[in-house]
Amino acid sequence: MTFPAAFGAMLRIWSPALAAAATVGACSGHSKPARVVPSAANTVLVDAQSRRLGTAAVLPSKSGGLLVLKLTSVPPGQHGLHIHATGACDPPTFASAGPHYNPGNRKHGARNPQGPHAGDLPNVVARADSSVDTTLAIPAGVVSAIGSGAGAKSLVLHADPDDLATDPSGNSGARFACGVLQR
Ligand SMILES: [Cu+2]
Ligand SMILES: [Zn+2]
Repeated sequence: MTFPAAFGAMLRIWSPALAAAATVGACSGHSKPARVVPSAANTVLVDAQSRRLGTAAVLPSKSGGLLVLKLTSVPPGQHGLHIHATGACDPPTFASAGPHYNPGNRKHGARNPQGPHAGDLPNVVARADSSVDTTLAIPAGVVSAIGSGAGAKSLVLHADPDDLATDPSGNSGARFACGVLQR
């Protein structure tokens, strides 16, 4: 038998075995769940008068996720930003968005010893021209918590800065804009 023929025979023998091994690995109910890369969630944020202010997108990243926020018509300065527990943005108060997403039953704020809520995010800054264009890192647990239907969340931008310490929402004032996050 020549070498090429032998090599071909080996391939014919090995290939089904490799295919079977791959099939077992992919279909076994006992293997760990695959690391699923979450799909991006997108939303349009509206203000109390239902005017569209811009968009937010959640993108997967190596360390969790990124929240890309692009808005206009936001009063210049700092504004609290949170992921709220309920995927409902009913103007004008957006009370329908519920409290901050808080599966760990913590208190509000990164500077609170009993905090933060999982949905707490850093303040964002609107420029002098009332635009917001920023990208924030968000934890993997928050990205994976964004579901569909009852699993949807809301992204809420507040009228005032978040002091990152005062329960339940950092004295961040009225809910200025809201967008439903779902996938
Ligand atoms: Cu909020
Ligand atoms: Zn909070």
